[in-house]
Amino acid sequence: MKTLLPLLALAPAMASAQAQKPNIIMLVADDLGYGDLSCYGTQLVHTPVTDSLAAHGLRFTNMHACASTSTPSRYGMLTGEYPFRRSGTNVAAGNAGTIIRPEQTTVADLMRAAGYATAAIGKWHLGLGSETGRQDWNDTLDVTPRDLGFDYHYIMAATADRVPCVYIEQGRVSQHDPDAPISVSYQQNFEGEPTGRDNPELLTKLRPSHGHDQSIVNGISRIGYMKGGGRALWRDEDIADSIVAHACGFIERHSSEPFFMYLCTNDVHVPRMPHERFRGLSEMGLRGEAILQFDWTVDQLCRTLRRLGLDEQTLILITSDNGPVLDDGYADRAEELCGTHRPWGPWRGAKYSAFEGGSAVPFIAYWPGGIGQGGVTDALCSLIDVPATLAQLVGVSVPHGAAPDSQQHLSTWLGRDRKPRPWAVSMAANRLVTLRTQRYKYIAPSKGGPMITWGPKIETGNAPVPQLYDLSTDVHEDHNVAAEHELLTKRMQNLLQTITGQ
Ligand code: NG6
Ligand code: CA
Repeated sequence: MKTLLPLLALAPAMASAQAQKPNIIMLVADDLGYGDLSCYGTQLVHTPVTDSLAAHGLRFTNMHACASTSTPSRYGMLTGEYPFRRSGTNVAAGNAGTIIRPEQTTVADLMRAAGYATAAIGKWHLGLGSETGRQDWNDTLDVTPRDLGFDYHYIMAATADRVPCVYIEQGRVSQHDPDAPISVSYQQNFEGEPTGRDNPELLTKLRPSHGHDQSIVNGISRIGYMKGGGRALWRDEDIADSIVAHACGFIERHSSEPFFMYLCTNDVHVPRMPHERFRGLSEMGLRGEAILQFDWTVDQLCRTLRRLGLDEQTLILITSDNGPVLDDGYADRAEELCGTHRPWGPWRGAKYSAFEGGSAVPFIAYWPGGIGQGGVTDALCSLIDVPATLAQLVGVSVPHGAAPDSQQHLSTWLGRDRKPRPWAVSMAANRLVTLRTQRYKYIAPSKGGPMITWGPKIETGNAPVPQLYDLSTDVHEDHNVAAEHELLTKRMQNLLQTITGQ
């Protein structure tokens, strides 16, 4: 049974909070790097709408995702429990069973307890149904975001590069086509179905650079095998439009009550195939155009809020699930067209890495009614604090034992002070856990080579010796000072062991 939120705990803060309770939109981009927005300094791609929210809100220069890949990052952000505490939190297949258990308290449960209407829209990637590989995609799924506190969902099961390539709305495949029943397997192909490996002539839109050579949908081969789908199959070019339409629809339906929307774009994850209207608009090709499409998404939301008179009373948080990557498995020329643009900003490493580029993410908080304008904060922050901080904002207490790693840092998140989190931990793709303080970064000794092995040209951050970096003088983690600071290294090692319990 789900922990019942003690109703009495809601009462005291209620009267005052009610008047100023903002709507909350948590907009989470996919693989958008710290350096990918023009408000974070790049001149090579322009994101004017997102920039204007930063200019009228608060921009964070030291926010950390819980992990450098999607599933564990999102797990931490929604549950307030570090992903390394649970097995099964690695990058999930499209037919993974639910990873967050219904009895866990999520940020959506907390918002619902505060009287908010709640929604999850867009990329999900946290599993569906009670058992991996046993979902009947032609029927109602037995465990969905509805069991995790979300009243409404319109989601992609995993990522755009993983089957099934359909949306799930309220537990069922949206626009399900009874003439094309859906089967999904991550083990074997279905007889007679083409794959990217065997039928490259059918790859009319993108070819894989590594992996991604199984079922073909919309002229693009994917990870995993699927059959059927018919009219329910998505067209990649329309994914942003579909997500925006459903997000704006949800806002309209709930414009007269407080709402919480966990809104996850597919941009800028692979396969990058933005709508035709963005083509040719960026010198960086498809990856640049996907960033422009992300900014368009922000624009559509803002316009809808303004039209409904909700702008003042809506808190918009914009962030990303993990660091950026160029070639992540499709020959979309991201690497060669990148030029001098640095998607990871000043940091070392990128998606998958234990270096800062894996987990340092953009974060913008915009709320005309509650945040002063134009601030920048370098306070160390972590997305693990989403549940506790938003609970504090809406005036509910987190039940005992729920969101165990989440701390509330509301005053920092609203720019009322610059108090940093005492430390932040993140998990790299190989489950290596790292520890940051405002000034230092500690990476425990680890086995494994210095580079990712399967395709992307990214440093893992692995080393056989302890690593300590002084970010105050060495943002790029170039100089390992562990030998010079033995005591501090030991202290950080002990703290990390205490946090992880290992
Ligand atoms: C990797 C995929 C990559 C991406 C990633 C998950 C291959 C070769 N690479 O395994 O393309 O899908 O998983 O990305 O399959 S994430 O942002 O959702 O974590
Ligand atoms: Ca991601």
